[in-house]
Amino acid sequence: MSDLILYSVQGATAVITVNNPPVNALSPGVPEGIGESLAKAVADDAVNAIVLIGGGRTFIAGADIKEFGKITSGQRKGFELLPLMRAMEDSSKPVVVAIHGTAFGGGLEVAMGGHYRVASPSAQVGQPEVKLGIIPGAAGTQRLPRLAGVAKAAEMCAFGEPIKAADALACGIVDRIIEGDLLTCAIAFAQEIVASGITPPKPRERNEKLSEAISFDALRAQARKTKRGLTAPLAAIDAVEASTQLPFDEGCKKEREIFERCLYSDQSKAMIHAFFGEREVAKIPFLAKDTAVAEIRRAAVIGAGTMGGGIAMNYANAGIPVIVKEATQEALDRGMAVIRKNYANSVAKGRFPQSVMDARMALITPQLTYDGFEEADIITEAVFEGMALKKEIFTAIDGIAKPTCILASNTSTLSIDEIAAVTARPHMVIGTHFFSPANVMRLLEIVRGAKTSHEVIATCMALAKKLNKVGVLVGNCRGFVGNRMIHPYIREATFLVEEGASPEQVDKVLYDFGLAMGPLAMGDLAGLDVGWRIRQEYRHLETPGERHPRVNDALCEMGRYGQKTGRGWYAYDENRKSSPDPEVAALIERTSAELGITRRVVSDDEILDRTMYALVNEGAKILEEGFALRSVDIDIIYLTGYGFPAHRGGPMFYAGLVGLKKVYERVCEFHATHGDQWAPATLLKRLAEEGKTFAQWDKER
Ligand code: T1G
Repeated sequence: MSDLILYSVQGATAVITVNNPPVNALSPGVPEGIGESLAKAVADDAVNAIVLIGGGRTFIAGADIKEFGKITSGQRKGFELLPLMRAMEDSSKPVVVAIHGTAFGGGLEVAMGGHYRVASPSAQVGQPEVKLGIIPGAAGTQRLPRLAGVAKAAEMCAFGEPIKAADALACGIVDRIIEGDLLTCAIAFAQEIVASGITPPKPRERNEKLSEAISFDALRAQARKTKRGLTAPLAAIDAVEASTQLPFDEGCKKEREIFERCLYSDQSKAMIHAFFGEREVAKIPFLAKDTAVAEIRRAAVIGAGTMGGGIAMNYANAGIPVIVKEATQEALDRGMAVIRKNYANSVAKGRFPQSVMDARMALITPQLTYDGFEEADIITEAVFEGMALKKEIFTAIDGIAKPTCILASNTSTLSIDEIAAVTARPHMVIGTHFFSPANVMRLLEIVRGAKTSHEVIATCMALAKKLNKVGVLVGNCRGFVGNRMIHPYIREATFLVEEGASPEQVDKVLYDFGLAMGPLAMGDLAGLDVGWRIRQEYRHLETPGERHPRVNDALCEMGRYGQKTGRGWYAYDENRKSSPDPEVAALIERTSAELGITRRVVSDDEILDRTMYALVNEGAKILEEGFALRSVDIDIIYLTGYGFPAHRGGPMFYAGLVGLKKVYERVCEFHATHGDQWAPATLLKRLAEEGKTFAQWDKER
C-alpha cells in the first residue's frame, strides 16, 4: 500500500488516515488506498469498527483538480468513486468519518459514504464544484438530499457555499460535534455504535427526507439572477431534482451524465484556470524562497478620500492599527464618516456584530499631522492623482519614516520610479494600487519600480494575503496592467458609438458576455472626468493624426461626469437607476457628423470583438514588454479587479478559447480598417502562427 494512506488498528478500531498533503485531494492512489484499507479492516476479525480521517490540516478537500485537464485531454481515464462509497456503506462494521478542516466536493461525497460523520467545531463541509464550472460527480447530488434534506442540498450544490459544522449537525450531514481530540472521540463514537448493536444506516437508503417539497423553478430563477451566465448551478439543480424523481442508482447515472457535460465545457476550463491562477499569481519566480518578509505591525495612510478611507479599512480589518492623515479637518471628518457608514452598513446587514465594528474603528486614528508616522512599517499614499503633490508627500515622509518603512503609492497611472527618485530610499518604494471600492475589490496591483527591493516585493505580496486581497505583481508602465489595457477597450467602445452603435447596445453586448457592467456604464460609475483629466495631461504624447474618441470629452464638457453628477452616458434617477438620454443620442449624432462619419448598423459581434480583442492585443504587448509575469496574471487582474466573468477565464484565456489564430486575423482586419492603434502584438502573431494559447506560453517559459 502506498504512503498516501496510513492504516493502523487502535484497540478494536481500524483507523484509515489520508496522507496526501497539502489538502488530501483524491489524487490517483488515494481512493484506491482507502478501498484497500477498508477491505483489510473488514477482513480483520480483531477489528469491529472503522474510522476514516484526514492527516494534517484537513479532511479530503475534494477531487484532485489538477487531474481534470488530463481527463478532458484524454491523457487519463475519468475517476470512479462510487464503488468506494458503496463499499463503505456495505461494510458490515460501522464506518465513522472524522472531519476537520474542509470536507469539500469529493471529500464530502466520500464522507457521505460512511455510516456516520463526526466533526471538529471549526470544520466546514460543502459541494463547491459549481465554482469550478462543474457539479458533484460522485453522488453528492444524490446522497446529500438524503442526509440534509432536498432544499439544503439543492442550495449547497447550486451555489457552492460551504457550511460550518454546527449547521451541518443541525441539517443532518454530521451526527456529532467533537470538542476534544477528534480521532480519540471518533474511535469512542465508533465503539458506542458497536456496543449499541444498532445496524448502521446506509445513506443511499435513507429516503425519508426526499419527499420534502421545494420549488426547483424558484431556485433556478435565483441561480439565473445571481449566477448570471453560469451553466453549472442550473445543472446542479437538475441533478438534485433527479434525486427526488429517480431511484438512487438511476439518479447517480443522471448526475454522471450532467457532470461529464460540465467537465468538458469551456466554462469549467475557464473557472479551473481562474482557481489555479489565483494561487499562481502569488508565486514570483525571481524571488528566492528565503527572501525576508517584514512584519507589518503598524500602518499609515495619507488621504481619507474614497481610496484612502477604503485602504485604511483594509488595514483595520486585518487587525493592523492605522493612522489616517488628511490635510483639513473637514476632509478628515468626511472620510471618517464614510468609513463609519460602511462599517455600520455591514453591521446592519449582519456581516459582523457591532463589537467587531467598534474594534475596527478603534484601530483607525484620524489626524492632521505626521505624528506617529515614524513608527509605521508601511505608509500608503492615497491622494489626488498629480505628480507634483505625490513628490511633495514622498519627500516629506522619506524624512520622517524609519529606514525599514515601506513607502507605497496608490497611484493608478503615475511612474513609481519618478516618485521613488525624490526619496533617499528608492528600494523601499513600491506601488500598491487598490481598486475602488478598496474595502470590497479583491485585486491589489503591486507595482515594482526599477529599484524596488526583493524584500519589499515579498513583504507586499504577503501583506496582500493578510489584507485578504489577491496581490498581482506588475511592472511600472503607464496605467500598469489593468488600466493600460482598459484604455484601448474604452477607446473602442467609444469609437463604436461614434460609428453607429448606441451606448445601450455596446453595454448590453458586454453585459450579456458576462461582465458586471458594460464599458460606458463603468465609465459613469468611475467618473468620466477622471479619464478626461488624464487625457488632457497626456495630450502632448498623442501621435498627430491619430483618431481619438470625442464623445466622452464632449460629455465632460457638458458637465456630464457620470453617476456623481446624475448624468453621463446615461441619465440617473435618485436611486442611481440609469436610462438612455435623448440629449446624449443627439450629442452622438452631432459628433459623428462633425467627424465626417456616416453612421452605420454595428453588429453585436463587432462590438464584442473590437472591445475584447483591444484588451487582448494590449495584454499581449504587456507580456512581450515584460510588464506582467504571465498571461494568467493579466487574467486574474481582470477577474478580481474589473468584473470580468470567471466563466470566461479572463481576457487572455478567453482569447485562447476563441483561438488565437482567429483573434489575430480579426486584429489584422481592424488594423487594416482602423489604423495603427490596432497594430497586432508580435506575441499574438507568433502564438497564432504556432497554434498556441497564452496559457501554453505561460507554461513553456
Ligand atoms: N485539487 C488539487 N489541488 C488543490 C485542491 C484540489 N482539490 N485544493 C487545493 N489545492 C492546492 C492549491 O492549488 C494549492 O496549491 C494548495 O493545494 C493549497 O491550497 C468528485 C468533481 C481546500 C479551502 O473545489 O477550496 O471534488 O498553490 O492555497 O487557502 O465531485 O484550496 O500550494 O501549489 O487554496 O488553505 C472540489 C478547492 C473539487 C476545493 C484550502 N473541491 N480548494 O484553502 O490553501 S471537485 C474544491 C479549496 C470535486 C467531486 C469533484 C482550498 C481549500 P499550491 P490553498 P487554503
